Amino acid sequence: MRVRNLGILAHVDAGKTTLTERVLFATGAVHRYGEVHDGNTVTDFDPQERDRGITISAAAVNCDWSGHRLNLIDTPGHVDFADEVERSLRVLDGAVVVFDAVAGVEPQTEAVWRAADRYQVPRIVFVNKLDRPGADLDAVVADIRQRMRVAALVVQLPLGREGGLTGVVDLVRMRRVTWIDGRMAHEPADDAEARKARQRLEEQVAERHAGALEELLDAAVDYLPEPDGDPAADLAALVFKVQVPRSGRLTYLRVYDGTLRKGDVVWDAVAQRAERVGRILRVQADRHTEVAEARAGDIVAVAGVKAAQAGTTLCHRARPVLLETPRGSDPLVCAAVEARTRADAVRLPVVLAALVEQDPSLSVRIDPESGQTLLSGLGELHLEVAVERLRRAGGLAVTLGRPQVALRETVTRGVSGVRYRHVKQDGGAGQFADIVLDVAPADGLGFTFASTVTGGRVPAEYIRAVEAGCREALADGPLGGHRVVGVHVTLVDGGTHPKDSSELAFRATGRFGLRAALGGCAMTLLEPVSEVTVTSPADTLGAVLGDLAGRRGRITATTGETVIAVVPLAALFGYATRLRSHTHGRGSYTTRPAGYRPAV
Ligand SMILES: Nc1nc2c(ncn2[C@@H]2O[C@H](COP(=O)(O)OP(=O)(O)OP(=O)(O)O)[C@@H](O)[C@H]2O)c(=O)[nH]1
Ligand SMILES: [Mg+2]
Repeated sequence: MRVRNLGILAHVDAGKTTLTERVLFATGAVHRYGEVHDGNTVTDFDPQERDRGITISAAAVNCDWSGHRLNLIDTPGHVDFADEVERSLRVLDGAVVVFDAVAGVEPQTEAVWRAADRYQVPRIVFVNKLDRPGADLDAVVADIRQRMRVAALVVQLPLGREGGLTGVVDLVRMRRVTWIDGRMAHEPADDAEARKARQRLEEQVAERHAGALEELLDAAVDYLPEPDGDPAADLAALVFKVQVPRSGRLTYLRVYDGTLRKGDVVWDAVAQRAERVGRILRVQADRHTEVAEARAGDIVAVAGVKAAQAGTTLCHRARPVLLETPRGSDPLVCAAVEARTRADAVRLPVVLAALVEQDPSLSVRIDPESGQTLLSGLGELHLEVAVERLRRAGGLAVTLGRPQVALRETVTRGVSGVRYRHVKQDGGAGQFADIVLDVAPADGLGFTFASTVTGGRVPAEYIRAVEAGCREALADGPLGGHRVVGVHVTLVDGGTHPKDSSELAFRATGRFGLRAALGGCAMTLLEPVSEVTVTSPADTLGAVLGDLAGRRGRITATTGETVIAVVPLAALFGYATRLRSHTHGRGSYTTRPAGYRPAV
């Protein structure tokens, strides 16, 4: 059977889960459809998703449609779970991006659109909520063309307006498709509006692919691509998600090449260890059916794999490959997690480790000064959901402290010619490394490294070891142990010892050397800022603007009832409650990360 691997992407509340549920119903995969607000949809099966009415984890489902198996991934829309979308995008061949016909292009939809650009995932647009008052298809299409800079083509028109919506006109096959009392019917479309829209579509296609009109329209029934890959080739499978329910660890993977069979022994290319594949499961949200094998192009979960982490490649030991891993975000907020009883305090690290494994955008560290356990993540909601999981799934009585932003440190004035020698020669195998570093501010917030050492005084493998050591030193900066960003290091000189030099010695020297050099630099603290888009009725807009200014917000745009501002994340904790009271419950807002600003 041919396969399509598709993601459903959009801003929070656009209707992704509802659309997924309707697709499952329309294809006969379920016999009744659920509603998000009733807490009975297939993909929002997690108890917290049902309580909160939002999607938290990406859920995989599958169904059959005209000779194809559709593997669908319903993704979360809230910005705190953006990494979950990113990991899903990595294994998809196509996406359906859902737009709210009233709201148009919303911030997180724009963000996932950019992410889909990065992973080169082709997409079709589904304009949802056309039944709502104020729905405007033309405005949404214009908004998409302008904001996304793409030539969106309208291939279907809605039939009827708002409450009287009965179906669509398919402009490719020129037919009316109606659903009345849950039954689908087709009839030819030959009204003036449909003919005009069809003509416009033909013109737009001809403009872009002169002469290719017929060809394109024939292929248009098949907008999104089929996965490629060879089931007879060596295995290459990417792990994109790990779940650890009570029933045992499940490893979600996409097979790119080869065929995976029950009982196979595979090689984890990142951890460099063998794993045995137990059962192979086709996933329907929280239910599974066992299959004998997974072939190139398939998305499945496997049981029995013990330690493979999201992002690793499973392959053949003798012919290892490493697939590109999805990129993750840096944590933006952290809070202390405390167990109420001594017994729970003992279990906490174990349960936390399992949680981090399932959600790699969480991280845990112990504050060296207070001894507290600090949980870091992408936002307040992200941490709240994580702690609720510790309570519900882990059975722990835990409290979450006040959230704080994760600060960064950056170099504002560098140093040059800092020499660091690491010498340990007290009999036996010694250690010797000698380096000289220049440190300077970098463009942007990354880490860059260069070597200007001449005459082979430091061999290439030792230079790489120095770079690795420098990376380790970035984990805690001199101002307060925060991650150091925006730094350029140059190795300008160095020396070796004929017997006692090693990669290990140069790595340690890189670490200590950069730490010492950063101590001599002028450093500054950075705090994360967010772009906030607030919608408020006109009569409360003044209060909203005043409040944003009080939060150190910088207004970047106001249009009608919408305000866009860049605000320090630290000043946004508790904003939801404040906005509700300022706007008497009629305002709403969304945020997205907008980099860092010097902290004041
Ligand atoms: N009127 C109307 N409401 C809709 C439509 N589609 C979804 N909704 C409602 O919109 C709300 C949000 O829908 P969801 O399906 O949860 O949206 P989502 O995109 O999955 O949201 P997240 O997963 O939290 O990002 C629910 O109350 C739905 O019932 C639609 O076509 N028309
Ligand atoms: Mg959802």
